[in-house]
Amino acid sequence: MLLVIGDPALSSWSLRPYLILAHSGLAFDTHLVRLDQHDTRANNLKFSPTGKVPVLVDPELGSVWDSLAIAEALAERCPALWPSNAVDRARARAITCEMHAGFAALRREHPMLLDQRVVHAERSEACLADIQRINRLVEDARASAQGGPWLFGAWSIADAFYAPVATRFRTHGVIGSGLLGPATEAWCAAILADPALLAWTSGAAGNAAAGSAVFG
Ligand SMILES: N[C@@H](CCC(=O)N[C@@H](CS)C(=O)NCC(=O)O)C(=O)O
Repeated sequence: MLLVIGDPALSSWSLRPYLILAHSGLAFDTHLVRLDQHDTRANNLKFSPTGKVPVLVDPELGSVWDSLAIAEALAERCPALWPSNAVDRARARAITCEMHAGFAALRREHPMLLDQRVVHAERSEACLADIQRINRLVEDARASAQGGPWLFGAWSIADAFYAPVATRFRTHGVIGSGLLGPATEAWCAAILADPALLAWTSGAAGNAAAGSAVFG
């Protein structure tokens, strides 16, 4: 399997399936397409009709584009990527879709810039509302989670979808600002210490051999 990704420092949509693959135990390689270049779209179109990354290129399935479609394709092979309990599974899917479709103000004002730290004098009401909503959904998930530090105890696709948020919270000074409750602060710390995220952060994902070398 080949995961086609954008620049690790910028491409939050690529980070999600990378983490899912890393946690799945499946062997995979990565192929980097640089974003914001004159030939980015042409290079992406070699793999996906949308001209966007991430794309999973699979011997059986062909090209699968869009992070959520890739997540579901991988979950068919590794059902443990979603919570085993039906109630938690439904909640995990709901908040994953909420992330995939929402939080426009947070994305706009607090972009993923993995290697940077930004000081904010103020945030818009819409951005604060997004932060409050994410804090609430993490606190709710963690309130009944058992058996691990992740949203639903065991690691799941929902953690991958919110992982870029933890990095945005670090980059933009939300962590430690008092805007997050203790369970959300603890979940962010767990995400930011995840070896798969650290491998991505160190740029390992940009190396074509990194996926199989680190996790295969
Ligand atoms: N909904 C898509 C979003 C994909 C997306 O916006 N990818 C960006 C990089 S993070 C991209 O390929 N941009 C290149 C371009 O628009 O030229 C997903 O979930 O995969």
